Amino acid sequence: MTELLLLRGGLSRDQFQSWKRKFSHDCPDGRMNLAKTVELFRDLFPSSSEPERFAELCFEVFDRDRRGFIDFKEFLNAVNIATGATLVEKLEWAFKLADADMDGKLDMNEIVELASVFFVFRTGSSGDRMIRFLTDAQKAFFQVSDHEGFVHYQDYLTTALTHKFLYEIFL
Ligand SMILES: [Ca+2]
Repeated sequence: MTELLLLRGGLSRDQFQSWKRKFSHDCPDGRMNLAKTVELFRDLFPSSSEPERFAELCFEVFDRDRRGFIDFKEFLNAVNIATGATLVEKLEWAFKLADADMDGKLDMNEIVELASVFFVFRTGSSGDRMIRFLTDAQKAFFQVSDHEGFVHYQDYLTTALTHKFLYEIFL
């Protein structure tokens, strides 16, 4: 039950059931590959200019163990981050997702990967604007990194919430 609650995250029971049905229907073998992820994101974000690119970037982030497919738990992480409730909740999810080696802190590579996924999702662009955004994001997080270059959750949260250009990406 605890695991179920964790898996549900910000979703209501009905939303959870409906995602579970959709996942089982689209992926009867319990595996969602990249092509299916792209299809799903096209449905979810019809107005986004580049749902394919976002789906690809998400797939890399959500396929945590690099097996080449997303299982239902990883899939729910993706749904939560895309449709989740409050900004702080989204930032918390994002922190966990960004923490690729799961050591409870973020290095600059993890921050850049996360920020680029969200930037493309929000703006649909990935050119010079994204490079400028990533440079600014790195500068902001560098200021709160510890002497080994790691950013801890509280400092990450404070930084994301106090820099308008950062949290607008997550809204
Ligand atoms: Ca980490």
